[in-house]
Amino acid sequence: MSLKIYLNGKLVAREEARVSVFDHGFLYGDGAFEGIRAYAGVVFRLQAHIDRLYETCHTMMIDTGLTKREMIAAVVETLKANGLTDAYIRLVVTRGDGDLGLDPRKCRGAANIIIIADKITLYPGEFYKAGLTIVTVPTVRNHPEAINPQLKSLNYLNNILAKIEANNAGVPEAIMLDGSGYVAECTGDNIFMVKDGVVRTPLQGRLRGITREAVMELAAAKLKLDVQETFITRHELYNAEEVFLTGTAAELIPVVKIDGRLIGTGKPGPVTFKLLKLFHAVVRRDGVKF
Ligand code: PXG
Repeated sequence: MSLKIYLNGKLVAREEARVSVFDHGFLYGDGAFEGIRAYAGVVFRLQAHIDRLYETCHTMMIDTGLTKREMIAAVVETLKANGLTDAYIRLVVTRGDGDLGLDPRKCRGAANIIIIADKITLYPGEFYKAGLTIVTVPTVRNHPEAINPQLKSLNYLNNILAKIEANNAGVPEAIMLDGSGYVAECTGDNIFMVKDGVVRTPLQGRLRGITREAVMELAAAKLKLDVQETFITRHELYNAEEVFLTGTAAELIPVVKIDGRLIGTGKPGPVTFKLLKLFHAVVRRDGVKF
């Protein structure tokens, strides 16, 4: 059965799910998106994803035309129409159809809203058992006063350039630094380090990831660890006991080598595994049930 895609209030067959070549998301990356995940009939922290989407749209001055409640209902409707209980959901809002010219006032109609729900492709199991080898790449993360990394906009070129550098280096992810040389995040994941019972993650220059927030809460509440948002240097990462990445697709994934330096023992650490276990327990409870 062909996937049913939500397109501007209607569920249409995948082959019919088309937008205009004048769509501003297509022409300029002028739009916003979310990557969301459903586990066993629960959309993990859907409200937080919708809040983040609406914050991006507010800054970009895009009117979705839907209330948050209607947007949540549209996500659930798409999952139900496809009979999916475990899924990856891509929610895209663009400024809509304009004509040639970047002035957003050219987009006189409504925003285009697209929701795609499909089976999730998981990372290979070895990544979790053996841990990742990653590198720092030359492309720096967008300056907050250029395109703020808090915006989950359709303009992902900064991250894609960094991903190309990771591919060229033969590694699955890349660390991006901010304009001052501090660690920001990876191309599609946040980063954490653990040392001396303290869990640290970058304070600035990164997306406020929803997995990141959940992991910070679990580390503090369940493992009683000190959790800090701080500036982090590469030197500090190299000398951490454990490093791991977080994201909707990856969940928590250990990192064992960075720029040729072994992290801790060179094997995934106990805090990472404990947090991953706690995270797996929480995803089926914490969200919108359908
Ligand atoms: N940083 C960036 C730049 C991201 O894009 C995260 C951190 C993690 O945030 P969440 O909220 O997911 O914990 C993301 C999200 C992909 C893909 O195709 C990656 C993301 C989203 C959608 C697709 O690799 N990463």
